[in-house]
Amino acid sequence: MSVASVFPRLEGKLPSVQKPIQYVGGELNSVVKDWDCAASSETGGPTVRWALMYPDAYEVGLPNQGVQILYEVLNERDWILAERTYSVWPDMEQVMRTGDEQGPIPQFTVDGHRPVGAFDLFGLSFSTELGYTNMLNALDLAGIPLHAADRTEDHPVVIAGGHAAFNPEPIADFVDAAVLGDGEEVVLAISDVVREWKAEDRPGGREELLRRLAVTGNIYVPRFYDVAYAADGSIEAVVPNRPGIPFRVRKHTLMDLDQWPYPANPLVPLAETVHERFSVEIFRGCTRGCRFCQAGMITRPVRERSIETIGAMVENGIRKSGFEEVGLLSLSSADHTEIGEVAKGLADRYEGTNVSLSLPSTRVDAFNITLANEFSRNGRRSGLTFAPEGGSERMRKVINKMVSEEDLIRTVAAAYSHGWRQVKLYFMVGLPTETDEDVLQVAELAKRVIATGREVSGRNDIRCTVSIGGFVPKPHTPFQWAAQLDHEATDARLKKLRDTVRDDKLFARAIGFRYHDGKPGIVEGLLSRGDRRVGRVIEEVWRDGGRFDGWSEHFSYDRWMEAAGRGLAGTGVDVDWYTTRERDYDEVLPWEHLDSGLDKDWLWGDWEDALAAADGADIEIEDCRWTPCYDCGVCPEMGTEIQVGPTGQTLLPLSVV
Ligand code: B12
Ligand code: SF4
Repeated sequence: MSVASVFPRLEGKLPSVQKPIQYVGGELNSVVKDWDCAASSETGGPTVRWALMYPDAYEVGLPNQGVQILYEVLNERDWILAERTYSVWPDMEQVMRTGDEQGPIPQFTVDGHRPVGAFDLFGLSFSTELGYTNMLNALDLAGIPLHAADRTEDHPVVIAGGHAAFNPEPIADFVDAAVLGDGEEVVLAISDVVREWKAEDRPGGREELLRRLAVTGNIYVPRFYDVAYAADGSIEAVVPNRPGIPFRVRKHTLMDLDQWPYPANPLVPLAETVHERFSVEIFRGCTRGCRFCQAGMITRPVRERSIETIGAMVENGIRKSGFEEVGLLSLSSADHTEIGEVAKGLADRYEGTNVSLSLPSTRVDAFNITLANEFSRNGRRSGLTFAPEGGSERMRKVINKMVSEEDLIRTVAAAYSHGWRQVKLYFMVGLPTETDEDVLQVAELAKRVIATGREVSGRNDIRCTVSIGGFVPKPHTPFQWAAQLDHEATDARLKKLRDTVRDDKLFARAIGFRYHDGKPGIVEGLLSRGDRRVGRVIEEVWRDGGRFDGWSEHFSYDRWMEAAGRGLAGTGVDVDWYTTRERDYDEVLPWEHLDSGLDKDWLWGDWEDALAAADGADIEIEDCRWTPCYDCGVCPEMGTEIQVGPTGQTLLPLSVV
């Protein structure tokens, strides 16, 4: 059997759409296999086919590491075929819906231009909840029923992964399954289950396949769980509705990153993308314990890649892709135990070549000038970015981001005196217990940064950009119980801060101010902590034309609020109930049956510590990499452990570069 490429139908229409190159495929290191690749393989048996999607435009989706890794891991098996698809722009959507004499042109993969609906599995990667409407659009374009309940054996199994999948309840009606955590091993395990089921001639149909996936304990199949609501609108219980289905679904953790050095064949984009560099994840997880940070909480424990593997991945990636920039990726890259050796080793190795290095995600307290010098040896001294997140010392204690003002000033003084001219500072507004005064401290901090820079460098062209975003409470964090600040109050605080900066003639021109208004944060809040009832809102928004909600030019707050009015009618709950309401300990949270390993009592205790810190208590949770375990629950629950160096290895120069 084969499936026809839609490219011949598409080709003549490409000149009429924006950036047609994004739909063409054929990137360096991309793969197109035979539709029946297993038939000609050593393994034989049925072929298992995955369509992988990053539900955003090609320019954002192509560089996504998660999709690139899974694409490669899957395609390494000779009996699996994996292709990629991205969200099409509205002009292309129009062209596809209008179609030709054969009818509409379906959502297609960019590799083989095969219809997504023909694959066995449709895996979507959600790093943000704002991609949900794009998923619905892709399903609809693909001809796959929006609701999982309406799908038959002829439709792919729709699976969500990525960080937002840690609370997939708002999309529970639309996905067949969700995977929490690292995907490398799970996608192979899923493929095994599908292969066996196909080899047995699909016994029990779709339902049986989903059951086989669900009983593994690592794959969440929402239809096998019933949600009961109490009279006040809260959740009473979430329970499995058939035998053998686990009460809780566990996240998956990949141990030994050195065994999984992907991407090994990085995709080189054809069109301009948000990142054009080769990124190597130098470690996964973060145990710093910032209370707002979902990524840090759900990816525990820390697992480092060894300096040797990092060196080999960088060398291989550059050779295979031709990229000239290498990013060392993680949630807090300067925290790698051997970052100094990594930086020096790479800087020595690539000295005099056109390869430059970058270190995103640096903490103020982990930064040092030697490191920064190594990273800028081959490149420009672009700006340095730090994220104190809270403007006042009090707020930083509440969020457990223990960076003192003195730390920050010392760090920027070192940077400005060594030739840097630009520093970017990230903050959040709307954190629990925050007042106007806390936010106005951001202005004071920025002014001190500029004054220090002028003093140590003796120059006047010092700049500092303050970037400030609204805080959104996230599941599986100590702030999952917190009330979100409403958008009016968020905007009022931001305005006060902006006016304070602008009114100071001595500093106004040296401080750049970037912020987003509070409205998108409320929608993100609704989707982040929503339950199954929110699914109707997402569907209403999509039906009303909502797409690309992560893009300010496409996002419409009014559309979301009107849809919420319709979608939540009769439920007794509304947008405020999901966002600006504080929860208490006894409330069953929509994601409580999804196990990230974090112990509920530990999270609650940490939330209470945050509130005590707001009142002046001196409580600091230190990093368990360097202090004894403080029992967050993850390691014993998941059977994992912290894996950090030092390995004592060094990165020797390569003989041939
Ligand atoms: C690079 C990056 C970006 C880049 C590139 C994005 C891209 N195209 O990949 C840019 C700058 C564009 C970006 C933008 C944004 N980002 Co960003 N980004 C990152 C960063 C630093 C690395 C992501 C990464 O590559 N991780 C490594 C890969 C391998 O992990 P992964 O994608 O999670 O994939 C693994 C698993 O999740 C799983 N998996 C993933 N997909 C699937 C699918 C299936 C089917 C299965 C089974 C498994 C599976 O398997 C993978 C391998 O184990 C992370 C921080 C971090 N270190 O994680 C933040 C991060 C992901 N970003 C974040 C945010 C908030 C954003 C923005 C919304 C910011 C904004 N306000 O605009 C936008 C959203 C853009 C968009 N529309 O998607 C947050 C996510 C918050 C959350 N949900 O908790 C993070 C965690 C940063 C943070 N600490 O807050 N980002
Ligand atoms: S269980 Fe202990 S060692 Fe493991 S991440 Fe939690 S605090 Fe750290």
